Amino acid sequence: FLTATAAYVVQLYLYKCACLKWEEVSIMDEKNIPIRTYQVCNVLEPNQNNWLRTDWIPRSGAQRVYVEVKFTLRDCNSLPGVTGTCKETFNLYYHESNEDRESYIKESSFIKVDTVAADESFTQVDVGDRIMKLNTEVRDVKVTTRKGFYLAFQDVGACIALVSVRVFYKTCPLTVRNLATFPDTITGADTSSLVEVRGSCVNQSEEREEPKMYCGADGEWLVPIGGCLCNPGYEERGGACKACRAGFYKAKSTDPGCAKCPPHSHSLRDGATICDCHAGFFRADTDPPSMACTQPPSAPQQLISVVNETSVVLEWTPPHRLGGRSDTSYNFPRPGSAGGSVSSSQFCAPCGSDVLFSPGQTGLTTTRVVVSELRAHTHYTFIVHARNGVSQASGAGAAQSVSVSVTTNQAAPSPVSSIQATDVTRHSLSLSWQQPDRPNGVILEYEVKFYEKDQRERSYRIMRTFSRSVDVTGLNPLTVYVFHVRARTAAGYGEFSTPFEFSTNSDPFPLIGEGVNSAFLLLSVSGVGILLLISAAVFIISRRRSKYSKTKQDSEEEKHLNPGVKIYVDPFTYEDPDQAIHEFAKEIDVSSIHIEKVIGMGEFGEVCSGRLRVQGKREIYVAIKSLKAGYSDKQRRDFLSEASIMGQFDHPNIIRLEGVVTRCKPLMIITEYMENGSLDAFLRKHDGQFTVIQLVGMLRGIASGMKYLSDMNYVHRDLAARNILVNSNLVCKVSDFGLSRVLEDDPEATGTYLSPGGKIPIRWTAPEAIAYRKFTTASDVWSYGIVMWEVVSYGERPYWDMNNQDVIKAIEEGYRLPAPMDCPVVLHQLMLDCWERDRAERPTFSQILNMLDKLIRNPGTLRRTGGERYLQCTKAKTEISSSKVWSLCEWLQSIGLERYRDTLAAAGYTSLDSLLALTHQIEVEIMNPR
Ligand code: ACK
Repeated sequence: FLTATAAYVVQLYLYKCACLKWEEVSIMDEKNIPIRTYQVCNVLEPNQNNWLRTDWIPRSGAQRVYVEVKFTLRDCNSLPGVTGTCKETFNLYYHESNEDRESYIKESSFIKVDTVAADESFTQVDVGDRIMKLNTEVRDVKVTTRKGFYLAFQDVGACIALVSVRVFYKTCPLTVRNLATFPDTITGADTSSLVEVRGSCVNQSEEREEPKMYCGADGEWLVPIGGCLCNPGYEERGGACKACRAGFYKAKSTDPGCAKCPPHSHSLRDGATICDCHAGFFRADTDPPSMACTQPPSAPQQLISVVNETSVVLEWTPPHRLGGRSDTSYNFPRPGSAGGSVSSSQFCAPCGSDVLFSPGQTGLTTTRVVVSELRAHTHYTFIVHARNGVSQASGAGAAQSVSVSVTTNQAAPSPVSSIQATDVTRHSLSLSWQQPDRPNGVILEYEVKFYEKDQRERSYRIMRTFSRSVDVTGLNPLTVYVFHVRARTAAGYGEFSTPFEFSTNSDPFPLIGEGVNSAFLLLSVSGVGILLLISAAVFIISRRRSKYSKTKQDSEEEKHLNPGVKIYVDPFTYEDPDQAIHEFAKEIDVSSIHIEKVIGMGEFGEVCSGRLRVQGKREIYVAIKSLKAGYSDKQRRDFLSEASIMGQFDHPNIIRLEGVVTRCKPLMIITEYMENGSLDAFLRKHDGQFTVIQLVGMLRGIASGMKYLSDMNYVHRDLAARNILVNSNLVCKVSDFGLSRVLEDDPEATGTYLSPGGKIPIRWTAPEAIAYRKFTTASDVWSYGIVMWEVVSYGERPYWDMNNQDVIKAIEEGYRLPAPMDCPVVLHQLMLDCWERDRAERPTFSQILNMLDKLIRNPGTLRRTGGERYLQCTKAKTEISSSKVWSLCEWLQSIGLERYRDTLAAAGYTSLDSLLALTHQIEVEIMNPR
C-alpha cells in the first residue's frame, strides 16, 4: 500500500485490549464533509494506557518511512474540573514484522518513535458547529529488518481525536543527467545517507566516465559524476543523441557536435562520421577528418645542376601547385624503384649505394641537395619527385617529377685509406697500401711522403712509385717515422692519406749499404730544404704582388702536375681544313637528320632545330647550322673551323658537337639542342624570376666551361651572354667558337671600334685587347665579368646607351659598371676583380670557380646587396655620360670604389675634375698603392 509519492491514509484498528477506550466517531470537517476519527478522552481517570494500532503496512523496499499524523488535542485547562490526571501528548510506536495478520502484539514488542505534542493552541477546539484546529506532525522511522510494520498510538490520559495518518517513503525520481539515465531510486535508511546510483548511457552514446549520482535522504539527486558522449555521427540534442544531418559529420565522440564537411568533401547520408573527398581530392591516413581534402603536388620546377668534379649541387624551386598542403617533400628514387635516379650514358643503371646525398635522398624538405662520391667523367640523370601526404593515396607518379642530366668532371683520386709496413729493419721497411676507394681514373703514380716524427714536416722525403708498395731505405734505427701516400691520375694528385706511423728497430738485417743511404738521406733532406726555401721565397714575393697569386700559383702547380691535360689545336694550323674537320668532328649521314623548324639566323645561314637518330643510340634533339649556298672557300673554311674547334671539347658547360655534314650540301654543323636559346634573350624574358643561387649556378656553369677552355689554352675572345646557350635545366654552355668571326662577324663588333686587326665587341673586351689586341685568358676573364653583370641584371646592355668611344674612355678613366639591382656585394666585387686594369691582377677561371663554389656552399654570403646603390649608379651613368659635375665621393660610391676615397684625398684629389685630369699612369699608381 505504500507508494512513493501518494500518501497513504492508514486504516486504524482499535487495539484489542481489556481497556478499550479509543472510539471511532464520525464528525464533520471544517468544510462540513463528514470524516471518521478515532477519539479518546479519559482525562478524569488516572493511569490511562489506551492503545490504537494500524494494519500491517508492507515496506516495499523502503528503508525509512514517514508518518504524518493529523489530530486535535484538548488543552487540559479548557476542561473544567480536571486535575493532575489530564495529559496533552500521546506516544507513537512501531513494530516490524513479516506477518501481515498478527492479531495480538505485546505492548513491549512496540518500539517508541516519539511523544507527540500539539503545537497549536487548541483551547477552542471542537467539532460540529465549533471551530476545529488540526495539528499535523510528521515523524520518520527506520524500517529495515522485516517485510513490513505496524504503527500504534498510545494515549496516557489526553483528549485526542486522530483525523488522519499518512505513511510514505521518499524516492529520487528517474532523471537524465550528462546523457546518462538514472532510475527512480528509494532514499537511504538514515537521514544523512546517500545512495550511490550508476547511470546508463542513453541510446547512441558511450561512456566517457562512469556516470554516477547520489540519491539524498530527502529525494534530491546530488553530486553528478562522469557521464556519456554521443557516438561518432551523433550529437546531443535535448538530452538525447541525434544523427548528424547530410553535409555534416562528427568524427569522434569527444567532438563538441556535428560540423560542416571541410572543403572539397561531402556527406550524403545522416550520421556521417567522416566526409568523403570530392573526385580528384584525397585525404592522407594521418589527415584529421576536419582537414580539407587535398591533391598531390605538381612537379618541382627549374631544376638546376652545378657540377663540381665528382659532386653535383642540385637545386630546384617548389612545385607550382602544392595541392593545398604544406608537407611537400622531395625524393630521389632509390635504386630499384621506378625511374632509378642515376644512369650511366651507355646503360641506364641505378646509382650505387656509395653515392652520398646530403642532406638526404628521401624526405627532403629543402630544395637543395649535394650529391657526392659520384664517378668521374660519368653521365648521370637525377630525378626529383615531389610528394606530399596524398601522393600515395592518389597514385600519382611521373607527373610529379623532373629530371636533369649531368656529366661529372675529372677528379683527383680519393686518399689512400690504409698503409701497412713489413720487413722492418734498423734502416728500412717495406710499405704497401690498397688502391684508393675512388681512383676516379687510371692511377699513374703514387707519391710517398715521410719524415721522422720528431722532426715533424720540417724535413721530409718524397718517393714515387707505379706500384702499390715501396721499399723505404736509409732510415735511422729505432726511430718513429710518419708516412703519407697519395695517388695521381690524369686529373692530378689526390689528397695525402692520414698519417701512419712506423718505427724502425735495432735488427741489422737485411743490411743495405748504410753509408750510401745516409748520404742520400742527407742530400735529399738538404735538397728538399733548398727547394722549400726557394718555394717560400717565390711564395712570399708573389703574395705581395697579388691577392690572387697564391691560388694562381696553386693552379699553375696543378697544371704542372697534370701533364695529361689536352691542349687545344688551332685548326688553321692544318694546311687542309678538311683534315682538321675529320680529325675532330664526326661525319653524319644526312639521312639520320630530321629538320623541324628554323630557330634563328647565324652568320653563315639559318639555324634550325631537329632530331638526330644515330644507329644504336636513342634519338636526340639537335640544333643544325647550315652554310648558305654560294659560299666562298674562305667562308667554307671559317664555317667548318667552328666545328673543328668545338669537336676538341668535351665538357658539360661547352656546347657539344654531334657532328658535321660535309659530304653533301648544304654543309651542316650539328650540335646538341639548347631549349632556352641564348642566355641574354632568355634572361630578358624571365626578368627577376630567378633566385640569386640560380643565377650564381648559371655563372658557375659558365666559369666551369671557361676554366676548361683556359686549361686547354683556348682563348674565346667573344665571351658574352649572347654566346651562352641555356638548356631546359638552366645549364649554361659556352658556344660560338670561331676565329676570324671573333673580330669580324659578331654583330656587336660591326661598325663599332675598328682595331688595327678587325672589329671588337668593345663592351665585353678588356682594354689591352682593344688597345693592342692582347687576347688572353685574362681578357676572357674581363669578358666573364661583363657576362656576370649581364646575368645579374637579367640581360641589361652593358654601359646602357653609352657609345663605344665613351665606354672606352670611361674604362680608361677608371669607371666600372656599378652593381646591378639586388646584386650581392660579393658578386659585384668579383666583377670588379675581373675588371682590374692590370690583367695579372685579375682572378683566374679556377679562382672564380672556387669563389662561386664557396658562395653556393654558403648562400648567406650572397645576402648582402648594395640595395639602393643601383639608383645612384644609374644616376652616375647618366651623369658621367653627359659629363655633368659629380662629386668625387658620389662617383666613387657609384662605381664601388669608395674604398679609395681616403687614398685619393690624401693624394690631394678631392674633386672629380681633378681626378679626370689624371694621367693613366698616375691613376694606376693611386689605385694600386704598394
Ligand atoms: O637566342 P636564340 O634562340 O639562340 O637564337 C640564336 C639563333 O640560334 C642563332 O644563333 C639559336 N641557337 C644556336 N645554337 C643553338 C643550339 N645549340 N640550341 C638552340 N638554339 C641555338 C640561338
